[in-house]
Amino acid sequence: MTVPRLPGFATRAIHAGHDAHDRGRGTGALVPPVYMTSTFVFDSAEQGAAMFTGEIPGHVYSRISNPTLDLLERRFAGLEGAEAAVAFASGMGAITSVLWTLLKAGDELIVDKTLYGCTFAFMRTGLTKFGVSRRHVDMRDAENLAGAIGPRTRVVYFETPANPNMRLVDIQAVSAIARAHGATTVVDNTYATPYLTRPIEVGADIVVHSATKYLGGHGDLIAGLAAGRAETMHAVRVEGLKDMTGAVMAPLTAYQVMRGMKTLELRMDRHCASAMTVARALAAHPAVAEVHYPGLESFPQHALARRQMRQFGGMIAFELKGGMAAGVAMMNALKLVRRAVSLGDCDTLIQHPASMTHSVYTAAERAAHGISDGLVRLSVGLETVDDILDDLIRALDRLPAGRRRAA
Ligand code: 4LM
Repeated sequence: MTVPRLPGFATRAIHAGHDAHDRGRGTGALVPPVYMTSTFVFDSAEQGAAMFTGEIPGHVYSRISNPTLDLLERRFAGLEGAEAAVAFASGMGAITSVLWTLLKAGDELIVDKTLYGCTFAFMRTGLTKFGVSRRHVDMRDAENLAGAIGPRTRVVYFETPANPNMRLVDIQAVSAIARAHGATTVVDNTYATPYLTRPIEVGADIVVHSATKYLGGHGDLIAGLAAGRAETMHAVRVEGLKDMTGAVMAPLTAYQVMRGMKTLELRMDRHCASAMTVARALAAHPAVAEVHYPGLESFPQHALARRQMRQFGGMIAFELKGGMAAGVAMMNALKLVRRAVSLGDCDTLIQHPASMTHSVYTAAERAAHGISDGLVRLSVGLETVDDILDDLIRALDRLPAGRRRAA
C-alpha cells in the first residue's frame, strides 16, 4: 500500500484551507473574498447567546475572529506544523498577547541575550512593571539554560537567528530542557520563516512572527502571527488578544499576508541565494572586519545552522574595520540599497542597530548582549544580485580600509 504524499510547502502556502473554506459556498472564486465586517448577524437572540458561550461555533465580532483571518490562521498553522494559529495587528501584538496570556506576577521569564529592541524593551520595562521577573541567558549554549532554569520559570523565549547579530539557538536542545522543567518554549521565527525552520516540529511550544517581514514580504503592511497547540492558542485569542491587547489584524491585511505567503518559498530561495553571494563578497573585502552569516563556514555555529535550517536566510550582519564611523560613511554612500529599518522585503535594506532598531538598549546593555556599536545589518532583497553587489562594493571601496582594493 502506498502512503499518499502530503502536498509540499509551496502548494500548501497557495491552497491550504480554501476548498473547504469558500469554494464550498458556491461562488467558485479562485481568490477568497475579504470579509470587511466588524460584526456578524445572529439568526435569533438564542443563537447569539449560544455563540457567546461557545455552544454553537461561529463568528460574533472581528476582534475575536473573522473568516478571512481564519483562513490565514489555518493556512499559517499548517506551514508551521502547529495545531492552530492566531493573527495580530503586528509582531509586537503577537509577542505581547502571547506573553500576557502565559505569564502572571511572580513568574520568571528566561530569555536569550539578543532580542529585537522592542521585544527587549517590553520584557525589561513592560513585563517587569507587572511583577514578572526576567533573566537573560546566553542560549548559544543550551547548558546555560539548564543552570538557570528554576521552579518559577514559566516561559523560555528566544529568536533564532537573533536580531541583529545572527546568533543561533539549538531549538531542540533548549526546548527539551524547558519541557523537563514544565516551562513553555516560545520562539520568534521571524528571521527563518517556516520555510527554513519549523521550531514546533523539533519541540518548541509556540512560534511568534512579525509577519511584516518575510511572510508579507513586500514592505507594505504591519502584521503578526502566533502558532501552537489549539488549547493554548484559544487562550491567547480570548485573553491576550480579545481582552488585553486588542491587537487585532484587519481583514485586508490578512488578505495581503496570504498573497505574500503564496510566494514565500520562491522569495526565500532567492533571498538565501543572494545573501550567500553577498556574504562571501563582504567577507572578502579589505574594509570588512567580520561577517555574521550562518551560511559561511567561518560562522561559529555553522554546523548548527546546517542541522537546523533548510538554507541560511536573507539577513547578514557585519562589522567594518573603521567601526561605527565607517558604517555611517558606507551607508550614506549607497544608491540602490535603502537606508531603512525592517527586513524581509523585496527591496534591500540597511540599518545601524545600535542607533536604530536596538537603540532602546542602553550602551551597557548592548555591550553585555553582543550588539556592538559598529554592527551594520543588511536585509538582502530580491533585486538582481550583481546590482546589490555593485552598490555595496562601491561604497566599501571608498572607505579608508577599502581603498587598497579600489587602487
Ligand atoms: C526591525 N523588527 O528589526 P512588528 N520580532 C522580530 C523583529 O525583527 C520585529 C518584531 C518582532 C524590526 C522592525 C523595525 C524578530 C521587528 C516586531 O514590527 O511589530 O511587526 O514586529 O527592523
